Amino acid sequence: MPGTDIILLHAPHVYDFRKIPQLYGPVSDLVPSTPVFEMYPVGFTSIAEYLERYGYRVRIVNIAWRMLRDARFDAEKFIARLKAPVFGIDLHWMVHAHGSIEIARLVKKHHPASKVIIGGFSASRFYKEVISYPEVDYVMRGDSTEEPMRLFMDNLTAKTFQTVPNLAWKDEAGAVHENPLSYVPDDISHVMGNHYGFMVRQVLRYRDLASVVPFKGWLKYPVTAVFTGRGCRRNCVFCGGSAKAMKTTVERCRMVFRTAEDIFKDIRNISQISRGTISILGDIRDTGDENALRLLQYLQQDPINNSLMFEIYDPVPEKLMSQIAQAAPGFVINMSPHSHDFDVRKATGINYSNAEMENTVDNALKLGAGKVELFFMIGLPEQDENSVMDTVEYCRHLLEKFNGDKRLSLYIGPLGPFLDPGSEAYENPEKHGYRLLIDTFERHRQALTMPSWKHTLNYETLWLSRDAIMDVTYRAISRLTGYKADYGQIPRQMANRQIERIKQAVTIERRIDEILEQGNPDGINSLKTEMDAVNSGYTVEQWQMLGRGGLFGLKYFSSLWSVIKERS
Ligand code: B12
Ligand code: SF4
Repeated sequence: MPGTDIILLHAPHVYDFRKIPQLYGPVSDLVPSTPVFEMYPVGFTSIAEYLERYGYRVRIVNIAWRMLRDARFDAEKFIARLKAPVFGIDLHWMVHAHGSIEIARLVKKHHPASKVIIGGFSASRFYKEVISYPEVDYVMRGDSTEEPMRLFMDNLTAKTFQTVPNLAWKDEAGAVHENPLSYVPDDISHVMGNHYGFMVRQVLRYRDLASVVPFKGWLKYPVTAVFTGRGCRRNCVFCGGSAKAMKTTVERCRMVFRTAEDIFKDIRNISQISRGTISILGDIRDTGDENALRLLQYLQQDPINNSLMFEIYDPVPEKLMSQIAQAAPGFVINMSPHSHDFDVRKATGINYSNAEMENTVDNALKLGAGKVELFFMIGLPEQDENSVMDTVEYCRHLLEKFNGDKRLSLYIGPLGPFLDPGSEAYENPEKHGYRLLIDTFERHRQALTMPSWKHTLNYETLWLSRDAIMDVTYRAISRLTGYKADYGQIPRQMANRQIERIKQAVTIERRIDEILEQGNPDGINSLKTEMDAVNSGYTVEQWQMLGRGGLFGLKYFSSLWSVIKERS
């Protein structure tokens, strides 16, 4: 088999998380990943598929997932056995600040002649610091790096990098050069050809399904994502992907959207290999009303079996909701009001009222939605402890109003562990009532190895100290869990287990503080077994988010397997 030209590696949040004693907390409760953040960026597949179109052989290896699924998996030995002239590592999410650099270190240790290139939003925001690590040779900036990566690969042998846009690079003498971030395309029709077909080829070529699994639970609940554009029109103050943040981090001044035809083609391609839910990332209305309606028409004319998840950033009028319902029976709606309190919501950058939101929920449920998910957050501007607990009471009101409808899933979790670098609140903290506790990239790296998520938080607000964020988060999740059981949404036993686990977490948090106050950080090791027990519990949020997945998983597995057999 010809050699691999580039291997894309995804690191766990901390290397080696299996050895470091840490109480993870609910930092990943609102996403499908575990607190190890094992999900790799969708961009990995679009880079890989694009490079393969130009004749390069690319392999994706999810080191984080492999470490998570098998306690005996030796990541260092595995990396030592890989062979490629260049290794790409994502540093997209800041939560990988530790793991990504440590994985780069292992690559350099075992493959000193190979090159390491790092990319993603966090790498773009902190590129000057990231390139200064001896184990990093190049940093690729930008939110659309498929074409720059092709140019990088084309120039790798000759090392003529001067013309590769967005690249920060070290020459043979170790001097750093910064090419301008000039590639920010207004047209992205060249990407996402058939990256799902590429994933099937990966499994076949390397006989290795484990390395491409995106997150724990995916084989049971194989949700896949289709994106509608790059950038965002909105400006939620805490978000590193907002319009303002995209300008700061990746110099994107205008959003770029995909056509209904391209989005639909992606959905069709996925439906041929997967029966799992397809998540349409970004509000389809942002791509233009006419484009959104065209997409719905395609779906109605040529229906697919998968359930479709629509992210909506604003309330949806009844007419549009019924068009969604006709186009995608059993559709899922995902909405993030952040808080029930209009003043808090407004301070984060969102303007709709609870009445408008409830109307949207009502219409979606009446029109046959398979699920409606609402996400609330802790750590927002103007939000104090009472406001957080009032949000939980508001959730109870919703459960009452909708008779505990099991299709309505309500979530609350902390903004954490980091306030997104590049976000308005991170770049101008005082203006929005935030206090940054950690500034440099290296300090974020170190914070990730702290014994509890409370100590990792990189901010506090005028209304909530770091201790208060932790305290009210545990209280809010406990109370909401109880309400979910009261309204019959989840089994009582499951709720009790979660509430008990939170009590244990609070006890451990206190002991961590005592040990640290005594100036005896080594004492933290004695808590590892208890921490691991609390960390490993299955949460109500995962159950609600990924639940009912078993059936999807079986179907998916058989369909993926038949595709693989057919093509091998
Ligand atoms: C969709 C999305 C998700 C999806 C994940 C989809 C996925 N697997 O990529 C979900 C909902 C699961 C998610 C989770 C999280 N997310 Co998110 N997410 C987004 C969102 C809305 C869109 C991203 C997207 O679709 N991009 C399009 C795809 C095709 O491109 P891409 O993956 O970004 O890759 C391109 C470039 O970034 C770059 N690139 C990326 N990696 C690499 C690696 C190399 C080597 C190179 C060369 C280039 C490169 O090139 C790629 C191709 O052009 C953005 C906000 C936004 N407006 O962009 C936030 C965003 C990226 N997420 C963010 C955060 C904080 C998170 C979480 C940490 C939240 C949490 N605490 O749980 C988790 C992390 C999950 C994990 N890793 O396990 C922040 C990141 C800020 C930061 N600097 O850390 C953002 C900016 C905003 C936000 N708050 O939501 N997220
Ligand atoms: S949180 Fe707000 S700014 Fe960020 S991607 Fe979502 S809608 Fe856009």
